[in-house]
Amino acid sequence: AGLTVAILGATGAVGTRMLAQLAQSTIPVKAVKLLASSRSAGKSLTFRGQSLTVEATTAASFAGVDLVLASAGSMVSKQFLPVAVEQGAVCVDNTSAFRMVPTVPLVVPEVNAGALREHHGIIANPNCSTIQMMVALNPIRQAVGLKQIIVSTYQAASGAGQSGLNEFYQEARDYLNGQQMTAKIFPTKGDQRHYPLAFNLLPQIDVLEDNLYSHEEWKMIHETKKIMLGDMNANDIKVTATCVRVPVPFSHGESIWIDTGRPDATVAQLHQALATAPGVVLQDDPQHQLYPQPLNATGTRATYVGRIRPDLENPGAFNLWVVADNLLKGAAWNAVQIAECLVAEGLIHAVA
Ligand code: A2P
Ligand code: 11C
Repeated sequence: AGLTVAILGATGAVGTRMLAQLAQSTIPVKAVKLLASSRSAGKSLTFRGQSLTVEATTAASFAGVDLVLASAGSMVSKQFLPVAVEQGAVCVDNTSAFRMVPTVPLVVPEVNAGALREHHGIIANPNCSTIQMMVALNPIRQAVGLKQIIVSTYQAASGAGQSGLNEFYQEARDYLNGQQMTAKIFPTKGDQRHYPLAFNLLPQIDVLEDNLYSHEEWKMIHETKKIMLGDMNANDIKVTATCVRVPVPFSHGESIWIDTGRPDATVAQLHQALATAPGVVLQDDPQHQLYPQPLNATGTRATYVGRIRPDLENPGAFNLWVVADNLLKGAAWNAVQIAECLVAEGLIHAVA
């Protein structure tokens, strides 16, 4: 017994971590297939001490596969996931390809695992910066309420994948060696101009749209509404976002202002809600200078919350600081956690 699991994009920044998270998960695994582009065919990666060979992805790759964990880009997901579903697989997709399809659940298990029951073969993993914000704010929403969110992000280089991370490290080396920095990826591959990230801040993640927001900012707004309210355009919670790429390799930070809508709400209530919340580690002790930091979050599955303080001018409003590993809770772990939920709920079965 057990599932045959394919990792689509197995050689990438997220894919390699999906493999590691799968190895540590409760999912009964019978076999693992590692899929990537033809460039990586023949490379080997290790799963539970066993060496596995990477294959080039074709439609035939999905025969006999029960579960697909995908993180090879939207185009690749659009091309192959419907084929995998047709052959009986359930797919957890880390790309933005299907997130806004109304019949596709967009899931952060701590918040809306119930949406998995409605799946039709594809489940979308939200954007990394959305996921950690949902883990931190949902307990507050449940305990006190949530009317409005204003978020500014401090996003790590690895959000742009392995090639983005490599470019950032090379720029840092060049800068410290007194050489010219070369930028080909940041702020985003899909735009015309490129700027160095090292020793810099870039207030653009993904493309800038006609409405003046970046696509990353758009995702944070509409994914939040779909996850918390079930509808990407609902307006029971107002959301606005500014997304900034910072010269940090791993783990996104977020400065979040919220209005709970409850003028009598207290920091103690927020602490109480977060102290027992699933997936949250409360790191909030100003006397001992304890607060979340990317270096400490990296390599862990948790979402860290601290610097919780009341907005002194607006009763019921608060500021907080949230950090999580963008490649783990923001991507690989959330995807594997969704798969664990599917298994636990009997929502996925072996094809053969
Ligand atoms: P490859 O390493 O062969 O290029 P990252 O997010 O770190 O950039 O990784 C992207 C992942 O998606 C890599 O595993 C990459 O494989 C994979 N990938 C890119 N293009 C394709 C494709 N056309 N088909 C399958 N996998 C792809
Ligand atoms: C970044 N958040 O940091 C992006 C990466 O929609 O899954 C993830 C993009 C996505 O660049």
